Amino acid sequence: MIYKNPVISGFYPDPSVCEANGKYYVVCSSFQYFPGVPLFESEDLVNFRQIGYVLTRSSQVHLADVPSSGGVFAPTIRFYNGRFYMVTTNDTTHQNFYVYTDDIYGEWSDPIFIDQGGIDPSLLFDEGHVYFISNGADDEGNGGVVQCEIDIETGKKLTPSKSIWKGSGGRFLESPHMYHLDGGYYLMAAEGGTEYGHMITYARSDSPWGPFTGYAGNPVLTNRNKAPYIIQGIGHGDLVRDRYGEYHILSLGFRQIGEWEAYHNLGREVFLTPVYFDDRGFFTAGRDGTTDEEYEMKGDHIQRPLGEFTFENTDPGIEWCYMRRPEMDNYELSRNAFVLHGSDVTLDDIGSPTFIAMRQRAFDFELNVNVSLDGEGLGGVTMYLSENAHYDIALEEREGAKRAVLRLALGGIKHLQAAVPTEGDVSLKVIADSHEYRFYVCDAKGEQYLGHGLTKYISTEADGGFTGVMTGLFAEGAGAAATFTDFSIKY
Ligand code: 6LW
Repeated sequence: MIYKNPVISGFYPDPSVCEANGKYYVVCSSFQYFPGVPLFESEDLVNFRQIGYVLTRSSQVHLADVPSSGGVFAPTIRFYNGRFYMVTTNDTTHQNFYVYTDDIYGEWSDPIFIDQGGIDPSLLFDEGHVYFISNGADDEGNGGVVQCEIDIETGKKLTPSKSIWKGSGGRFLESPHMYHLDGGYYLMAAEGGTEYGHMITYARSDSPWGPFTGYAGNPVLTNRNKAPYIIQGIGHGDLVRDRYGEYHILSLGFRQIGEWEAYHNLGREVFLTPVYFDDRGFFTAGRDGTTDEEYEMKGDHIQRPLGEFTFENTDPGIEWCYMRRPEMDNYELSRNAFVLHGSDVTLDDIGSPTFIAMRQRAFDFELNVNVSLDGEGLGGVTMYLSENAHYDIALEEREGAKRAVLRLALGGIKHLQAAVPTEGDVSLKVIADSHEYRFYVCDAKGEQYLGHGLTKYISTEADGGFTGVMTGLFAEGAGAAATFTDFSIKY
């Protein structure tokens, strides 16, 4: 079959994958959003179904006051002896920790902290030992990929942390993952930074402690010299073997908009690239060390299109998420309506506004929702990248009068682009393509176009950070209750 990249579209960075009981499980980083660490299941590495999140209790992860793009960084998922482990970093508190579960559809444990710094932690279960690997500096201050052995019951270090590989010379050595395969120990990492220079490199050794010898053809995978080309930033990958015994790298990448001074608003997405081992135990990736839009793969499965997301066909605990430490009393969520109670916290604040969102999954979509409002405040739809970059269309009530507003918030500028009085029932509509979001309101008088916002300004290049645009519903104002019905986002 032919599959198309990205295999998971939208803001799902730093993918890690493990195989268990004939299925594949993928986790991604989630930063300030709660619950943390989206979790997907797949049978074919091409179709992924989100089954929930790993960090579902606020006691598992401190997010209350983390800045945008702080909080939960790259996770790794591993399966050993009937148990799943997810290890990650809270970059704001500078803590590495893991949680575990024996039931992938159930709750995960409380965190177990490991006394080794750096980011992008990983685990290797090997011959009775458990190795904990991250980037950073070892106990003697040597930088690189750093490793110690731990007691998996307690997280206690059993050995000092030791720097085991310094990479191939690129900056920002990150995302170490080690595998014990027939050819020995493979240490795969990312270098170059999670931007246009990103790349995947690897080294090999006969021992998990090294010495590691870098692959002569490093970087084994990068799109940094591929131009003009829409897929960029390929890096931070995990090696996986499919059910036919063939290997792939599941990595992050992003889709740039425009050829010169390109930008991306969907964040970093998940890409699958074939891997080929030679008879000396080295591997290459892609046709020429790059990731393409489309590959042939064994199997007769069909890649499902995204389709449409509604209240009826989604679950608030699965596809939707909140900001930081949400006040759950502000949400009344059912299969046919979301009622959001506003507070004094707004979308411009580093806090927990009343906000529930899904990732924007593709450049093109049409979003429709009916909204009604009780009390003074606002309720509407936001295209949200951060507190400094979001476009909101909303129904607002002030002094008993209702109006529809379009707000554009960019880099500290808060602009009211349109405000029109409304009559009767109100619905909001957003039509998006790679260039712009167009905002419409419909009431008893008919449909009105309120204006647009360019995707360029709520992109990583303009606003910075590690996240992508979220399509959210929100309410503001301590006395306001916004009721949303007939929600649909059609890709
Ligand atoms: C992540 C690091 C990276 O921890 O970006 O792509 C950081 N690479 O590996 C945040 O996603």
